[in-house]
Amino acid sequence: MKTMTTEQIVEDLFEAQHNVQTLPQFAKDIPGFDEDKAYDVQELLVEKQCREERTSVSGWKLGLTSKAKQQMMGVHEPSYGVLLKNMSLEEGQSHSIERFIHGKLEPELAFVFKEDVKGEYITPAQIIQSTAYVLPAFEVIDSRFEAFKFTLLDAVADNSSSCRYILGNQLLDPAQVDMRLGGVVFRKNGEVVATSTLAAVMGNPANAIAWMANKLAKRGQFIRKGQVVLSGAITQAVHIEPGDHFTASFDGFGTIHASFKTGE
Ligand code: OOG
Ligand code: MG
Repeated sequence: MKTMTTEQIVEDLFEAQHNVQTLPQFAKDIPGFDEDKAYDVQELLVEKQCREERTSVSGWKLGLTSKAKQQMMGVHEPSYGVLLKNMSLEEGQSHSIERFIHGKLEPELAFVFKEDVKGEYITPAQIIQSTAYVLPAFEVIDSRFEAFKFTLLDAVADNSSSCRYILGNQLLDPAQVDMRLGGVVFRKNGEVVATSTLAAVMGNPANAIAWMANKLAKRGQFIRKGQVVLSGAITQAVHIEPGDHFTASFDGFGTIHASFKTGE
């Protein structure tokens, strides 16, 4: 059994990220480390990143929202994390992988909010009503844990593997999108690596965001006007290698692109 303070865990995760190095997972070894403590670590880690990297919060992300990913990780609940302004990358550009430990890419539907969403009984319908527009996105996830292996609590502490996000530029009113049947085709270097529909995200991505809004309320937090929320991976995540070119085509939106390279 280990005795690690919250501050030490925050420091270790921050250093791992900055030195592009992995850590062993820790949650199982710390007696009494529970969900609240894991979100405490996440909150302090995000505050430290904002301070030291001179950035600020741009929104939120859902993790582990699909049954396939929950089964893969042996968990029954999603998680959430915080997005920062300096995690945002331009769509259609070639991005360096130098700062990623073992980055993976996943297609997601992003929501941008036109009003605050605050309260403990938020419904998916309220999420849709409060959304200015939805748009296709890619998330680069990167775990600070060895071999991308962790428990739900480790991942929560590690800001739900947040790393980068790329927003597309095709915006739609959420009422124009079939949140269950909208199809997605994910390609790597021209080959289809996964196909799915938006229903993979808890039946409807708005369900995932409603779950998060209610969870945030318990910690005195809420989704703010203007924030972006990534609703969770629609397919499995695919490992990124230099030279890779990815596309994701979303029913009714068109296709988003991202390429990756070595160097800066
Ligand atoms: C946790 C975060 C997963 C998603 O969309 O499911 C995630 C993980 O590393 O699996 O961002
Ligand atoms: Mg994700």
